[in-house]
Amino acid sequence: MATLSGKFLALSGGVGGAKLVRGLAECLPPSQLQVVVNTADDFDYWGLRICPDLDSNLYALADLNDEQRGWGLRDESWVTLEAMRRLDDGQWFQLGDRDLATHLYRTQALAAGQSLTDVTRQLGERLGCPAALLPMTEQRVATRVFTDMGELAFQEYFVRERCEPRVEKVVFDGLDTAQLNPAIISALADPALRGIIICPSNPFLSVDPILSLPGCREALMQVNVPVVAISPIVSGAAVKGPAAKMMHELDIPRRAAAVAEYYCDLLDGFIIDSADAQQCDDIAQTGVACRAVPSMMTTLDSKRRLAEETLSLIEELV
Ligand code: FO1
Repeated sequence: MATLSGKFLALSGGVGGAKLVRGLAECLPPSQLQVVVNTADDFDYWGLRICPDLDSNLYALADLNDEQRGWGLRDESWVTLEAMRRLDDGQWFQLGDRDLATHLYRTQALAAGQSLTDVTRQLGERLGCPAALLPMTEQRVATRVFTDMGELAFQEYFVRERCEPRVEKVVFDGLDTAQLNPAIISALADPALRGIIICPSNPFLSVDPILSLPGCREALMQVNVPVVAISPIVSGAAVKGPAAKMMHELDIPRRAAAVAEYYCDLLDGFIIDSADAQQCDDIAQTGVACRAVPSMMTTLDSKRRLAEETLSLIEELV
């Protein structure tokens, strides 16, 4: 792919988003890629601040992630978890020994008064992350999922209950008073910005918290660069996670085109999988340029190729 000029800002959740972000980092030098990451999944466990989506992006970019499990570090050991289970067998969230170092470092630095943005930058420098990761906000936001089992904190729904309860509503506590990370406002105001990418993350759980931050949607709409999203739905199913199940529960049709419609006020371009190519006409009718390409990111090569398609659609739309 020809060398691209300008900077790109990606909006990402956890595992699915991190795969595309890894592909983007293969195509762009570190100075040209910044990633806004959802922090509404963050919570405290064992007294430590856990930021799952920041860490999924950090580990994927640093090539330290476990592809099979989808989250956490490769070559992980679980001695501490086993010892904790001997003390209390109610452990439902798995923290690996090496992963624990990240949470310890972050928790200590936050307690010492550092910002999450600074701590994330330090972790990125230490672990060899080839792009800037920007937490969506410095304030704490907590996803609460209202289900047929009652109200659940996000990780209770996602990990402890394995996304099985039927979702009725999702609420982001703290969002109204949270502020968009000033580093994101600067990135959006940068004249070198060339495109914005909404990664194939869960629209309701991962992208919504970012877009719903006060002023975020408006700021994205005001910037005069193409906004391109990639569908997390392929052939009516989510590549990973509960997105398709939630669409069904929230009465949204389980198709890629429904995701385009969900983001429509923001989008200039939308990428869907080749398997859904017949939906391109529907999407194009809403004024959004649609491209159908192989979008399954199972290898580094496929991540790079999807990133190249995304960047080339942006180039076309500039
Ligand atoms: N996901 C699981 O399904 N089970 C776990 O025990 C688990 C532990 C975990 C620890 C650290 C971390 O950074 C992520 C972890 N995840 C785990 C993934 C995480 O819950 C989700 O992928 C995200 O919150 C959704 O984006």
